[in-house]
Formats: sequence, C-alpha cells, structure tokens
Amino acid sequence: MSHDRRQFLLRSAAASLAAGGAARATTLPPDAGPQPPGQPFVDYLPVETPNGASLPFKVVDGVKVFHLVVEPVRHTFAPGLEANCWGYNGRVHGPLIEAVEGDRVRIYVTNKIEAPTTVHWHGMFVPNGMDGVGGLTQCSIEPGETFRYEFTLRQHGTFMYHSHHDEMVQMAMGLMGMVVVHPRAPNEPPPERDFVYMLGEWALKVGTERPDPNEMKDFNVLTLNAKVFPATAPMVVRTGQRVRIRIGNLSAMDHHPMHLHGHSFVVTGTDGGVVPPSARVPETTVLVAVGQTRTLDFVADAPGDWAMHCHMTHHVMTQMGHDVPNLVGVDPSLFDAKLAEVLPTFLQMGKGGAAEGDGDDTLPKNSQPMVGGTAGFGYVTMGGMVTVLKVRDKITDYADPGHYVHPKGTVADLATAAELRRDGIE
Ligand SMILES: [Cu+2]
Repeated sequence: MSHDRRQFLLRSAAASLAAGGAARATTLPPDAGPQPPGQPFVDYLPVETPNGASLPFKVVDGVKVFHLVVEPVRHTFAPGLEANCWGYNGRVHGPLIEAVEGDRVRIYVTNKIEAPTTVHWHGMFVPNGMDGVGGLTQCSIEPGETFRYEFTLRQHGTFMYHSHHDEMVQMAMGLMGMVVVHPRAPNEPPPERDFVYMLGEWALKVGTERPDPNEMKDFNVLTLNAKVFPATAPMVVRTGQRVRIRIGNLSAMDHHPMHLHGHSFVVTGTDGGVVPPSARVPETTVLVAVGQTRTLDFVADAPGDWAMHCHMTHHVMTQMGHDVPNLVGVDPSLFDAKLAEVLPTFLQMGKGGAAEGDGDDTLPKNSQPMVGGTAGFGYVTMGGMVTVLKVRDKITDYADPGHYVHPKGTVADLATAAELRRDGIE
C-alpha cells in the first residue's frame, strides 16, 4: 500500500472514530446493510506488504472498482539479480487486493502479455462463472482484452489470486498475488500491525534472465514477496503490539515450514476460514503448503532482531547449485586450482561448509551469493526465504531502526579463561 493511501485510510478511520466515539473496527453491527453508495469501508487497519503495495481502488455507485493489468515486468529479486517476469500492475508478485466483508467488488483485468490468461480467486466464495478457470468457467482473456469480474465478498480472511490458464508457465513467471478481506464486525480484538507475505520459488539458472517454468525440483531462488534476503524489508513493530502475519504459498512444488524466532504464535485462520479458538495451539513453525494460506497472531513481547524464515535449509539459500561436490571435512587445497577451472568460486564448498568463501567478488553476472547479508555481528549465513522481525520499545516510527543494540551481558560471546576454570570446563 502506498504511504498516501495508508494515511488517507488512517485519517478516515480516525475521523469516523471521532464522529462515532466507538472503538475502531467495531462500529459496524454484524447485520449492517449494504454500504451507502460512494462510501468505501475504511473501518479497518490497512495491511502492510513488506517490499510490496496494495492495489488502489475507486468507489463507483457503492462498488469498489479495481483494475489489474497483466504485463511483462522486469523484476529485481535483490540488487544484482533481475529477471524478465510477468506480473500485475508493474509488480511481481501482484499488489495486495484489500477489501471488507460485504463489499461489492468489480475487478477489471486487462491482458498485456502475449498469451491468454485468467484470474482465479483462491479460497473465495464467488459465483461459479467468476471462478476464473480458463475453459471450465470462462473464456480465457486474450491478449489486448479486458474482462470484468464482479462479486460480493461473503467471507473474511486471507486469500490469493493467480492465473488459472497455463498455470505451470504463468505462475512460474509470477502471475499471483494476495487478497485480504477484513471482517465487517470483528468479534476478536483486531491486530495492531498486520503484515502479508506471498511465498514463491523460481528456477533462474545462473547467468539467465527468465524464470524456467519447466523446472520441477531444482528451484534456486526462494522468495518472500518476491525478494530474497537480505533484500527482504524487515517487519518493524513496537514491543507489546498485537501482530498478525498472513502467509500464502503458491510455489510450484514446495511446502514451506515458516519459523518465527523469539515468539510463539497461534494460527487463527486459513484460506478456509477462521480457526475456532478452542482448536488453536501454540506454535513457532507453521507449514504453509502449496495452495494454502495461514494467518498467525501473537504479541511481540521480546525486543530484538528475530529471524523469520523457511526451515528447509535449501530454502534459505539463493542460487545454490545442487550438483556441488561435497567437500565438508575435505582439504581441497591440492585440487583447488583444477576445480576452479570448471566450477565458479561461488558454487564451491570448502572444508568448513558452504559459507566458506562467501562475499568474494567472483559472482557471475546477474546472480547472488548462496547466502548472506551483513548484520550487527558480521555475515549472516542465510539467503532466500528469510526476513527479520524487529521489535523495539516505545517506537512510533516504523522505518528500519538498524541493528538491535543488546543490553550488556545478553549476547553469547567468547568465554573467558576465568569462567571456564570456575565452571570446570576444559
Ligand atoms: Cu521452504
């Protein structure tokens, strides 16, 4: 969402709060009728899409009108790693579509790629003819055509949209995005911060500039909102805030166990609906399978820089080569020179593992190191599907605050000889 639109919505919400004197997001009774013409629901906290944006809309005779444009997009996964993808409205992945339960929405889709396409509304209860399955429920949208989808939002939650024509190719090229429908009358306390992520995986062979849709298992670019760490923007929250993280997965072939450090959350919703409170269990990792969304809620009660990442170890790397010889524990000095003739340095593994030799400057054009970015203590040996939750006391500005400054004595550090003697450690 653009800063301007967020400010507009927050101001509007504040104005309605002042006028009505009631708490935000609880001003509408459950049986509230259709929205008065020309008045969009603004009675919700806008969702934040790190590295992304929300799709703007206008209100015409009480209907929220959106316009998705399917088009080629030159996308940057991280500085130095770009590809020719397909996206919506100049973005990969597409912008967040955000509305409120009960809204009537009209979504125009203009096709500007050289192939037919459609849009399917994943998890959403729509009339069958609006379901977007090419050939089954509608004619595909030919290049140059604009189709109209129109329906009333009958549920709330976290959903997705994606091409349902030539799915293997079009989704591999980037044609997907998230949908958030806010409840009309929440019966639980709303979050104070609300983030959304689309998980994705790409086959972008080193040196090439177009994702390969034919790949079935060897994906080498794993993304959160189509960015790889360290290009993923952090979530910056204030200590004590109720935080919601919505995660959808439309990777081609992989499920992602998403793990949050330092906190415990409950899954409060899926793309199928709200999880009843009696069925919620505390978790620190949630498996988000292909074609699923999961909504996590927790209180950010621990200041610090906390990683959130997929727990598949090959999914926290970027542009790894899976045919690399295993040299862990091997001294390669005798054949280093010969190896260097056939294997780029950045794909090599040293006797200490894959992190050895990172940060060198031998990267080929349009590629990334397998792991890494720098943080307060040096090199972070993760890349790919990783971001950071930054929890800070008393902040009101959510710009990146930099690295966490730890209270004295709270960082794991080199043990002193006196400590080792005291505790009988040899
Ligand atoms: Cu994963």
